[in-house]
Amino acid sequence: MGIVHLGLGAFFRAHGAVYVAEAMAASGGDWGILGVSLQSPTVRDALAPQGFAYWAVEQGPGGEVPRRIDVVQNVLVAPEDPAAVLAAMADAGVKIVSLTVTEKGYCHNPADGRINQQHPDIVHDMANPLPRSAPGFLVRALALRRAAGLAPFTVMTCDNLPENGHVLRGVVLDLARALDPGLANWIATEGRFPCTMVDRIVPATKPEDIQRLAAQGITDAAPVMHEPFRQWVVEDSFVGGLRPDLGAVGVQLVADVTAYEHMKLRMLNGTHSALAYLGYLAGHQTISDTVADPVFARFVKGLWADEIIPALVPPPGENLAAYAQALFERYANPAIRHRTWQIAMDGSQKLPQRILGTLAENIAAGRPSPGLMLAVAGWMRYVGGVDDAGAAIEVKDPLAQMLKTAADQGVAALLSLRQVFPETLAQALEPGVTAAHARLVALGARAAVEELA
Ligand code: CS2
Repeated sequence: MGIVHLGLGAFFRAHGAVYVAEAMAASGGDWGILGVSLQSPTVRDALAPQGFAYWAVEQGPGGEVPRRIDVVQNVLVAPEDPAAVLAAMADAGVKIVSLTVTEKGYCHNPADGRINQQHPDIVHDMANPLPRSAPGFLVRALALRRAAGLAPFTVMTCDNLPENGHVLRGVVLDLARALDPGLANWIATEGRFPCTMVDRIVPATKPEDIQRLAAQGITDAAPVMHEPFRQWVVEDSFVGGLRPDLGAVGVQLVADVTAYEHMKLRMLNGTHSALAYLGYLAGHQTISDTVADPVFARFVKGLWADEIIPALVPPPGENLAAYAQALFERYANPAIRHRTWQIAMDGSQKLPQRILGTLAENIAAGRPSPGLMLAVAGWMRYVGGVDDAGAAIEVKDPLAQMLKTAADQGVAALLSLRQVFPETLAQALEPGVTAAHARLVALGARAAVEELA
């Protein structure tokens, strides 16, 4: 077992795990994966009876192609036995700890990327040797390795955060420093935290997916559904150079991931969130339904061409107009039922890197961004908890309560949430977002989008 993965959700099982399985098939190496669930036993309970193997089902416009993946060797559930997780991470055979714990799992402040000292799990992990948070597990396990005279593992984040490796390194060092400055120095000099850009659309598996596979003779309690496209760009910085042969299976190993990361977070995730809020309010269930609506199709194409691409530097070898065209086709794939509600989740953690960075740069350059302003206003309507048909929205967000209270007070109260909006940006956004919000209230999302597009 060479890899411990924290947060064994559908995304990693349909993306990183598939690449690792292919790299082992191509070039060997002991890179089996021990999965860790930081919250619930659901995945472990589903996978254990089937020996931790599962099916990854490619859903293209032309049909489904299921493929059996058996690179996961065991799954631990952290709250049941955190000491066992630490022991596994401290095992000499483990070279990499990878993570998909979602934006909120980093326990940082999304507006500035620093650790949130008030986060209840961080408060807990400062005081207790058996952690709850991902940063807590990393720091305590690294301490065990240092005490045992082992090298640190490489910490490889696979979440959609800008400079994800740098953010995680900062959070880990902040926590380590508070516990033991010597440990922090050792991590800072010996540790490696490569940045990565990950991409594959993986909607949550639905009961009907499991039933459809069963009808084809495939019994799997936890298959994963994914689009044909995939991309993984990894900063080639690993402790001792030890990693699976990812280059052999199409992973781009580069010196600097930043340009890829910006392209993907702003062009894909930024428009995903814009379509999710405005599409949901307008009554669209999935991204493919949303872009099948010509009003939203024009809207998203305009966002790319007029507001997002002008603020980007293309990464080597990428043509941003072609990338946008390919994204549109991926969104339109009717086989992928990716719910707007799923993407709308955790907006307070997603907005800064997906939309606000572009807005800040457009404002500085004097470039208008009416579509992105409308998207921010759409998020504000969404967290208010009522859609355009008057139905209640089940808002999922670590700040849901605070957002609801602020939404009831209005746009200015939401803009004053410093976890999300830096002060100068909030001031610059206020007139445009207030006007966009008023249009959403008066016209509804679809008509407000139509007015723009
Ligand atoms: C989506 C992403 O749920 C979301 O917020 O925007 O999961 C998206 O599908 C992936 O990043 C695609 O690589």
